[in-house]
Amino acid sequence: MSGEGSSLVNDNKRVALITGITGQDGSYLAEFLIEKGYEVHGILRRSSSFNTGRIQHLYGKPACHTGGRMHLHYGDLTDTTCLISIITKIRPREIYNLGAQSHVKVSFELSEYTAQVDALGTLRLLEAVRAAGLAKETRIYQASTSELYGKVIEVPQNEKTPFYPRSPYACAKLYGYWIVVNYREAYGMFACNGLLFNHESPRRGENFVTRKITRGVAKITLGLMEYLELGNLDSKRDWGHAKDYIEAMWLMLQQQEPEDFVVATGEAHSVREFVERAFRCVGRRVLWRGAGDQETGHDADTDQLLVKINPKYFRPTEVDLLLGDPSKAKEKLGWTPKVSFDQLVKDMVEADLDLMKRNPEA
Ligand code: NDP
Ligand code: GDR
Repeated sequence: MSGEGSSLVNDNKRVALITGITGQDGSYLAEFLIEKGYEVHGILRRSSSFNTGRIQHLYGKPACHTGGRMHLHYGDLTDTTCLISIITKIRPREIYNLGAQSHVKVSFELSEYTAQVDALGTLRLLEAVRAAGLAKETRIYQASTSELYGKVIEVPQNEKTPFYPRSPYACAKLYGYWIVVNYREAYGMFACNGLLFNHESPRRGENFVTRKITRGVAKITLGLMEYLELGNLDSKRDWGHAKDYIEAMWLMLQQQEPEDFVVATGEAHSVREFVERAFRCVGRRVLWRGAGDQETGHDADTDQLLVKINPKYFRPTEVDLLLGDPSKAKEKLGWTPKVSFDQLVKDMVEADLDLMKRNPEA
């Protein structure tokens, strides 16, 4: 934690504040900004167990932490007072609002909390910037999402595609999107929405489908698990690599004018395809049998059961197809994704094989 007495106010320095620094994107962004010479501040939720695993290598590095390039502050997007006090104290030049209850399926069970954090949390942050007198100085990135498109109206989806959210998560993020647009127009704030499509990595949370699959493939390969249980295999997502996407966040805040951008690869694959590719990385081919709840996936050579459907993973309302058109980001930000779908799956499977070999309990 940063010392109470230390003066962190420095208008000439590149100071950034990240909410959600302990998450997948926050950890990559912290690395990226430290590398660029920023002083990085992160908001850390109080938790009964350690939640700093993804940033431990930065936090534990004297050059980054003690040397003054990374500071963690206890806080929460549900607590207005702490947001005002942190922002007033550090006067960040850039804020990246990545903190969220980010799981779509969980949002059906935690709908009110999801709205508190993902919708009102965004409002609290914007108001905290105003309260600190920084409305005209601080640039804000809002982690908006392709989930806003929800029910398919148009493919591929771009910045002008109408929204049709299909979960409490997406409804909360829809509020976040519009309050950012409103504060930009009402108070002239430099605030941008990044409409990011799904992005993954070896640091992806374990209950998102890609990581669940790659962990499962690693465990099955090492004899630590019998088979994988999944929900809907037919939904399609535009999956990119998180490392590529955090660069787009930063680029948005370096523009002359604040604008909203779609960030995507322009390629969609089904969950079924992701499963097949992941097993192919360990030399196995999946054959599907049956249909609906009864569908199963088997090893084409040994007939071993590899995948079973469990309806508990179905969502009350599903998003069938997300496919982004990143033309605007390409043209105005000069951004293009570098990691292909195949490479992404391979990196994730290899990382999980490594992890499970070192720690079978992981
Ligand atoms: P993660 O779930 O990995 O990380 C979420 C972060 O938010 C964690 O640091 C978490 O802290 C923090 N957080 C949760 N609740 C609160 C709270 N009440 N107050 C403060 N912080 C909180 O998400 P990702 O890194 O994958 O995503 C980052 C952001 O981008 C999220 O807002 C997500 O909704 C959005 N997004 C993600 C996409 C993706 O494909 N990854 C695509 C589009 C948008 P803790 O570690 O303590 O749980
Ligand atoms: P998503 O990601 O809902 O797109 O939200 P997730 O990986 O959870 O689901 C993708 C698709 O896979 C299907 N699916 C399963 N999903 C999970 N989690 N577990 C399963 O067992 C399973 N089986 C099938 C889902 O039904 C869905 O269709 C992510 C999050 O990062 C959001 O925060 C972000 O806004 C969006 O991506 C863009």
